[in-house]
Parts: sequence; structure tokens; C-alpha cells
Amino acid sequence: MSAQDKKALVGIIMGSDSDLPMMAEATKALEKFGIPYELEIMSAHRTPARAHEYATTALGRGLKVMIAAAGAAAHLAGVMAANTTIPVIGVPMGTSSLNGLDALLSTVQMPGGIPVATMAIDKAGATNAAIFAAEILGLSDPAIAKKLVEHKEELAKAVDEKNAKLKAKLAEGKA
Ligand code: RP5
Repeated sequence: MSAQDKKALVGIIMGSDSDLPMMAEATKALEKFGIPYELEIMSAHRTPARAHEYATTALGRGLKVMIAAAGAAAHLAGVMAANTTIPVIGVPMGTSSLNGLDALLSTVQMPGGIPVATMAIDKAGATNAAIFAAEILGLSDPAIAKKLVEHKEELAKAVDEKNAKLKAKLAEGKA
């Protein structure tokens, strides 16, 4: 059974299918942590009624965290946060002529009272959004918390391996 077949705990939404190549990183990370999710396209501008409905029903449908990705004048995460009390993580997309700086500022600069936890632009942000969602869920789910510890151990191991390779090259005089 894939993470998408179980009852979703995380809702990933994005403004357009052009955001999917980036947001696939979020789905990969959630699958690694065994967290069920749903993935949808909706827009604060192009489908405002659908976006409103999604946000207002999220808590009742069992979602615990939402990840909202959008590019350009990126209102999607803020609109979601305005209409739900579950945590909303925003991922700015670099799809515009400004390469995501516009989306970053639109997503992060929420007025006081309606927070959006804003990640980095594009793939790093998509990955981190999923890890951040796992950290929220891991507070009350020991299996996810364990996977988060393993994730950090993997990162450390990868760096140690790179360092060992570098040292070997230096020893051979090839670096
Ligand atoms: C935003 O506009 C989307 O999130 C996307 O990043 C950007 C461009 O959308 P398309 O014109 O490719 O549909 O709403």
C-alpha cells in the first residue's frame, strides 16, 4: 500500500501542474517517512472557490498539516492559512520571470496573525516542507520520530563519506 492509498495526514497543493517537478520532491520525502498524503492542483486566483473549500474542510477531513506551493504572486499558502487552523507550510516556486523571489516574498510576508511557515524556493523547499511536516507529526507519532532520527544519521553519514573520499584524494595528491 502506498502512502497515497491511506487516509491523508498531509495535504500538498500547488497552483499549477508546472509546479509538479518541484513538488515531487515533497511526495518522495513523505513516502520515505511513511506519511500518507494527498496531492492536488488548485489556485488562489484561478479556482478561488475550490481553494476556499479545500482549506475550510481540511481539519474535518483529518489533515494535520498542509503544504502549499505557488509561484509568482503566490497567495495560495496565505489563503489556505486564512481559512484553516492546521499548520500551513508554504513553498515558493521559481516559475516566474523573477525566479521565485516574488513568490518567496508573497509567501513569507504574511501580516501578523496568519502565519505561513515558509521554506526555500523550489526543490530544497519542497523537501524541507515534507521534513517539517514530519517533524510536526513526529511529536505525537514515535514511528515518524524514529525515521527523523535515522534521516539525520543518513545525512551525517553521507558527509562523513564525502570527507573520507576527500582525505583519500588529498593523500594521493589528486585533490
Ligand atoms: C502560479 O503561477 C503557479 O503556482 C505556478 O507556479 C505559476 C505559473 O502557473 P502556470 O502559468 O504554469 O499554470 O499560480
